Amino acid sequence: MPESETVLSALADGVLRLTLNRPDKLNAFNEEMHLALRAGFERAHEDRSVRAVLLTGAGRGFSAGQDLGDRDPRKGGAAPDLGHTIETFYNPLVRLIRSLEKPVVCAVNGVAAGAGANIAFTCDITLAARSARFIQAFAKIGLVPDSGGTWSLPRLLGEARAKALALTAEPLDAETAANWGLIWKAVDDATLLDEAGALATRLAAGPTMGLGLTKRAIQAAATNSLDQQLDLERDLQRQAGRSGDYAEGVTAFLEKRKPEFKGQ
Ligand code: LHQ
Repeated sequence: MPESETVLSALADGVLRLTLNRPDKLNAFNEEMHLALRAGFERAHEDRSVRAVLLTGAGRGFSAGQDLGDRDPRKGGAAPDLGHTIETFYNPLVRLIRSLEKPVVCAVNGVAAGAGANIAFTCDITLAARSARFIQAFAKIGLVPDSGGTWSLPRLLGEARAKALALTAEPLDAETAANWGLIWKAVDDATLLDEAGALATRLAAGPTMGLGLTKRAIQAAATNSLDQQLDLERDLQRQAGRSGDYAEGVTAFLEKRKPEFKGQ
């Protein structure tokens, strides 16, 4: 991973903790932070000792999305190609998170705006501090929700709420986001990191292959018919049934003890 202070990276108990770290800019994404975060998720893909990821932000914000200072229109010149930024940075990040067959927990410690919000919704289990707000800030600057927002918002919320959030850019508080099914839950600010950390640690000690295949199956349901999904479940169950963790899980149950999953 390239050395960068813009994303802090720490591995403990099978959990790779990635902390967005540009607190003065509410962890807005510049190129360096993009590359560092991508490197973190690439490591999560490759490193077998990583069995879960915890994504959070340093300071009072989770992420304010793209760093708007990077392309100051007052400097003149040709209009920037934002599609290139999306293609180069945001889309690969969303694909890396979705295709990682390990749980990704997100702890939204404060405001999540623009791409920052939609990256949080891309993660598998998202918790937020009660004081956190989610803002589809794109509408305020003439842009379109990205980082999968136009895909995840209507799926998670339905069109009415998705459109209202995206067209008005009104902030959504964490409690409402949880009640609407946009995130897993809102927790007290003081306990957010402890709760998210404990959850990630528990998942990291779980049957990693089975959890990864479960993630794959649930994501596939968005585009599969019931018949396709039933076939997929059969195939994935066949694969899970051959894992060491399945044998350990059943053995531990029969022996009335806690399983010791190895992630294989
Ligand atoms: C920031 C930012 C920021 C730089 C706060 N950039 N400095 C993809 C492709 C390519 C291009 C475009 O975009 C995208 C995807 C996107 O993400 S578009 C959406 C970009 N994000 C936004 O429009 C959100 C902009 N930020 C805000 O609206 C506010 O900062 C929020 C509502 C997030 C927080 O408000 P406050 O709590 O009042 O904090 P603040 O505004 O005072 O910000 C604190 C500092 O962070 C401040 O710097 P300063 O030096 O004055 O203390 C801000 O300038 C800086 N900051 N967001 N995106």
